[in-house]
Amino acid sequence: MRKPVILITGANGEIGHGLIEHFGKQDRHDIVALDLRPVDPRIASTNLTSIQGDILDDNVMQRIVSEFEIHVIYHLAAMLSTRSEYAPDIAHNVNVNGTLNLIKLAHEQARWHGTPVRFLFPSSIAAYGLPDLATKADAGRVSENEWNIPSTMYGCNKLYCEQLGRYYSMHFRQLAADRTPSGVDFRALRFPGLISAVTLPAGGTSDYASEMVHAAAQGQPYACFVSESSRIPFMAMPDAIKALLMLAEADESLLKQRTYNVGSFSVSAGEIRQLVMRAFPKADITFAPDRARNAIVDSWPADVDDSAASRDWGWKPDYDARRAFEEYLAPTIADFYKGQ
Ligand code: AKB
Repeated sequence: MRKPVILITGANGEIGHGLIEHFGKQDRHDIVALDLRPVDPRIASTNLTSIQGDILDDNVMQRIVSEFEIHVIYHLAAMLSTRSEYAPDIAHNVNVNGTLNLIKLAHEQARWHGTPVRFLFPSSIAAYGLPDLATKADAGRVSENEWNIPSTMYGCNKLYCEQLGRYYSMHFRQLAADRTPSGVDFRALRFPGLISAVTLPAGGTSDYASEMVHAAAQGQPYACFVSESSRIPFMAMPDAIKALLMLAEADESLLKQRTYNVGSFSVSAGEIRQLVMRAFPKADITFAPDRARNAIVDSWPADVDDSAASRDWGWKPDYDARRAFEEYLAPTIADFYKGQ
């Protein structure tokens, strides 16, 4: 008999780290954690099986299918927006073909054990594209079906994978005489920029918020690569984990859509600096905008309308900007670097 498990890809990433830590403390589910690198020993637990491998490697996929009975997938593995611009072909392969591999695995698993597989997919505000700052200011809090014209390979990848997941969940084999549901219960969240106290992001364009607070906590100077006025929505990592778990546990009958915005607080880079300076008064933070990266951030919305998530499955963030910095980031990051 294969062991029933939850599969988490991208286990060593920012979201993966927080999600595995949650399941390790809860100890109610057996977890298979897949990543290109070994899972951080800080979050290893007795209910965790760590597999080092590539989501593009069929042999890895077949080994997982042979050993485990998968009922929920958190597919977190991705190449983020800045890194994807330097290697768009690789980004498409990882972000799209990798995701399709996992959706097909979910379909195969559902056929094996006869129950739907819940597939949680972290999309992004990168799926939006505002043409200029005046339009961005006028658009304000955008809803899911507005401005879906991304300007990055990563944003295109995320938007397409949302549609792939919705197809498998709602239209799979629609012309077949013996049409049966795919068994893939796809659910996507469009995350804002995420800030974690215990991991540093790599390759994202919203990374300046995390980089700024981590540099301050280490007493290192930081030159922010966007301008003081650059504004997008952000979220503390505990709220991102909360949103994923809430959507995963929501009854499918409540879901009126397959992709949801989730928001928390909208801040400019200058406001982030002020929040960081309150926690680390000696921080040396300057602004040295990178024109191209700043243009990507400027194309993302100033904020998102997450009323659909609130309406359908009761979403509500725990952290606003003040709480995120004063009660989560500052104390947790200070302890994190004391232990280094
Ligand atoms: C990135 O910056 O690429 C990500 C995102 C906003 O999805 N953090």
